Amino acid sequence: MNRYQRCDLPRGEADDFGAALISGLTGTPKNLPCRYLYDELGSRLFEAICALDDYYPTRCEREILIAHAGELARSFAGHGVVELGSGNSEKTVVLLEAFGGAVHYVPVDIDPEVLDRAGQRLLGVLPDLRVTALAGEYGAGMARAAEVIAGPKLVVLLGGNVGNFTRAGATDFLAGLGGRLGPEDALLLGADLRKEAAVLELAYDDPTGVTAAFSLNLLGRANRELGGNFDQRAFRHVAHYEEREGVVGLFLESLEQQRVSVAGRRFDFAAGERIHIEDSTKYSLAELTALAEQAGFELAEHWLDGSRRYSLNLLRPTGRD
Ligand code: AVI
Repeated sequence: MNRYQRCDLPRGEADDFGAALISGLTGTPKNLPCRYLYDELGSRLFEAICALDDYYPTRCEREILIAHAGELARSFAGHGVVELGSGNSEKTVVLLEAFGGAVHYVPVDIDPEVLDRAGQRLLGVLPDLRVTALAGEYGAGMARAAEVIAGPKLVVLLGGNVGNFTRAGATDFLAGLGGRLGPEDALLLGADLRKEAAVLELAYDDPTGVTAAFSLNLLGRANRELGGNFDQRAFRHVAHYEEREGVVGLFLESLEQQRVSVAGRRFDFAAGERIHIEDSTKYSLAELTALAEQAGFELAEHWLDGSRRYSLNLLRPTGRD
């Protein structure tokens, strides 16, 4: 039996970088959706971010997974594992190993190459694993995963990816996801926590410049794919933590007054004008409890790493509408 299969899910109209760029750069303030950060170079730069000392979420999440993988494997023996936004699946190995490797793993990611690389690596270390990779959006991925896995499922959303939704968007997303879960299913949710601005701003603007390169690659991608003439040196990466909101905002700031041609249009930038490219929302325990409740789940477990910077949460559907 072929242990690795990839299925490319149909993309909606929303997946049109040119249209998104024109709409975002004609908006006030200018903005670009963070999903376009992840072309091949962007995905590699994101992997490099995850290896940085200053970017603590990956390390903290791994620590919590190592501590609780055995417990999770016992509770969810016989479940298929669906991972939304699986990326390189590096941390998930810990969980899959604890399951004894004999599990049906369904990673969902928008980047097919990342899925293939991760899938092959996993099969190399877990000889009893079966992987059905789904290349597409979370929503389409969840719908297909429910068909691919006949029995109960543990859905995992790691890396603090839930933070890239607005708070309202996260509630809607989790409510939609909960609607696809049966009574034996559960959601393992990694969520970054509120903390001091200095720690967060270092995590999102590291001195080695990897995060800046990741952000600026969005302009490089527009040049490559949409015939743009962005000069990446004429923009700088900015990370700012809005404490009251609990949100790290990421921006590309124009260093000078300039006009850029891209996607057959021209866009003017004032000196200091910013393009909003991503939000990373941070949670308190009370906010996570409320998020779970509003989305039709109960927060069954809330685990922290030793530095109490990051959390892994087990959510069980309450079964109400
Ligand atoms: C993917 N996501 C959870 C990352 C985060 O921490 O919000 C994206 C990121 N952007 C810059 N650094 C990391």
